[in-house]
Amino acid sequence: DTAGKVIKCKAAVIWEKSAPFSIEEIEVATPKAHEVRIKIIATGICRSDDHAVEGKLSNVKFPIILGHEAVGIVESNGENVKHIKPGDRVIPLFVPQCGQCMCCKDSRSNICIAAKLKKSVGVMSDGTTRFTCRGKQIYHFVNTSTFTEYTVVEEMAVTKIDSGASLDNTCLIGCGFSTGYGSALNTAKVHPGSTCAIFGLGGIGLAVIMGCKIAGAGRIIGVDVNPDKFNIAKELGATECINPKDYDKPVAQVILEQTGGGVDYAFECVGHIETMLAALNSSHFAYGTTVIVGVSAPESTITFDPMILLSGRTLKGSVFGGWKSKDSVPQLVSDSMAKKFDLEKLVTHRLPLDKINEGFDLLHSGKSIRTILLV
Ligand code: PAD
Ligand code: ZN
Ligand code: ZN
Repeated sequence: DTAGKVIKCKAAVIWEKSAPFSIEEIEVATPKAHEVRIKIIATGICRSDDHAVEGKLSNVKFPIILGHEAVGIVESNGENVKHIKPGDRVIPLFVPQCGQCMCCKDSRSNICIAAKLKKSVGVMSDGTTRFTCRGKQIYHFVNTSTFTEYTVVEEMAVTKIDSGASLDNTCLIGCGFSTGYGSALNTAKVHPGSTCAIFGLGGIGLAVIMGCKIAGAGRIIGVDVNPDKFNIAKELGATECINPKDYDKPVAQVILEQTGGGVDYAFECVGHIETMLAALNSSHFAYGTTVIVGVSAPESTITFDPMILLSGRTLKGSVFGGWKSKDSVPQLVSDSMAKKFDLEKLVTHRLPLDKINEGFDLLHSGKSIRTILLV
């Protein structure tokens, strides 16, 4: 029985910006009040983790344990944890839901103020961390830190899921799947018969396609500079795919021509300013909506002629697909168990946690969609 004791276990630590993952023995402290200690079973590799390694996310502190897309089992609780008990299957929530703040109380937003998204400082509410390694304090990542055998999160940043849920690809509901799927359903509110364009066909963009398809979109145009992504995009519902490299003119112009004036919904799932502008410019001048899902580098700015919006276009964005996390994740897990969508379609590789650097190599080379690390 490990409850009440410090746990020594294996974790993948990033010691400094751009360094590879280092498999280390770490100490995981006991959870304090309102905190939950979780045994991680499976955790996916998302491009946001890579952004963090490269210092492209604001205020990530090193050394750090990254990872935010996971499924696990509660090992023990701190005091005053109300809705979760040891043995529960859970998904950690990088966007928590405190239930008390002005955003949690407003149906229009899922960005709990406790998420501290702009200044994710890598510590728990009391200002300390629960991880140490070689005598050093190791920082947490976006309320989760899942590239480890054990982690500690706040109760508002974890939700109980069905006790029969798989302890494998269910991890994708913790980020990639839900982010893309919700961007189509909640943020864009794709309507039946509409035309959609998805820029970037990684885990996020492909999950957007799954959402567009379920919403009944008539045309779903996948855009990627890597044509290896086109087969899976079509399998998931893309009606056509465009490689911008195949044309001499800007991809937005190609889409305007092929759609007779622009798409109803454009989604940016890359994280580059150029693709954000391309998405905006490929949306219909009167009623097109563009959703930014990709995370851009800190301090980057976007410039466009305001007339682009004056005619009626909408530009918006969302984090975690607009889902109120604690409320929605258990339902998404149930929907997955009921085969409403197939998470396995997004999984290309499985590796043990020890091989995490191989998993990131696969991401960099464009060979993987999602790699699941089995912890
Ligand atoms: P990924 O690297 O698996 O996929 C990105 C895709 O974009 C790849 O297939 C690339 O080939 C493609 N691509 C690159 N350049 C271009 C280009 N110029 N034109 C078209 N396609 C291009 O990443 P992912 O799917 O894991 O994540 C995508 C982005 O979404 C990334 O910026 C990530 O940080 C962000 C994200 N946002 C949220 C959120 O809540 N908003 C959550 C998770 C991830
Ligand atoms: Zn993610
Ligand atoms: Zn809140």
